[in-house]
Amino acid sequence: MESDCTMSRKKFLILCASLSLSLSVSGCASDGSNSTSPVSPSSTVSGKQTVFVVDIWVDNWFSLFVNGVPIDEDIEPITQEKSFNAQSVEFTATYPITVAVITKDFMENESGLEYIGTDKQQIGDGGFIMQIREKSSGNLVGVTSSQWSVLTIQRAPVNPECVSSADPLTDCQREVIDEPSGWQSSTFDDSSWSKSAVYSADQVKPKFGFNEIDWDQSASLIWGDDLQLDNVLLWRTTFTQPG
Ligand SMILES: [Ca+2]
Ligand SMILES: [Ca+2]
Repeated sequence: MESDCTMSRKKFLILCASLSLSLSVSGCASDGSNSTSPVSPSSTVSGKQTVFVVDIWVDNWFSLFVNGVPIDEDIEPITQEKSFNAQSVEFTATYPITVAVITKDFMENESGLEYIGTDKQQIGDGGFIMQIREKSSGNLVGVTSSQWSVLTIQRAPVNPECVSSADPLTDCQREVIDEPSGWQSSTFDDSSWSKSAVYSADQVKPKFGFNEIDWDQSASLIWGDDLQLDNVLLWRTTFTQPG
């Protein structure tokens, strides 16, 4: 019966289509242990699209945007003191690439302290390192450095002597500002922001995932002016195609 033959052929084609799709998807995710599917910018900018690989490690949490498009977010939630992990993810974009990141140091509440009520009650510290390569050529495109622009939008405690308070939320003071509208976009004016501060590995003591990445020696650990008191920071920089 012709219908059976047609049906079999249809099933075969559907199976092939499904197989092709699944191979394509799994292939996209196989390059990094924590990678998610690549995100294609919806930008209308004409130009050659390039596939990039970004490695990122933050004490404690990040969300990454490229040319205004959300690319990746830390898989470890910011609701825990020990959320240290490196992530590697692919994305597709067109040069120049404007990288915008929000990083957060863990704090148990707006006091800026952690381990509140225990004998480890303290002011925690942060740290951030990133590198971006072109996937096909392996060329290094950019790294975290003293040239990144940074805006701290939560700083606490601004009176660090409150660290031993029995009621930190009342006794610890903080400075908080809203995220500027559109700060992730390529066209945002960050000329009023500060430049990042570079810290040594001895100061940041990077751990859990940091050593799984082969960091280029030019990639620096950065944060705001104060490794402990700056808790929520916005970052921006732009990279052009390596010459
Ligand atoms: Ca921390
Ligand atoms: Ca802190």
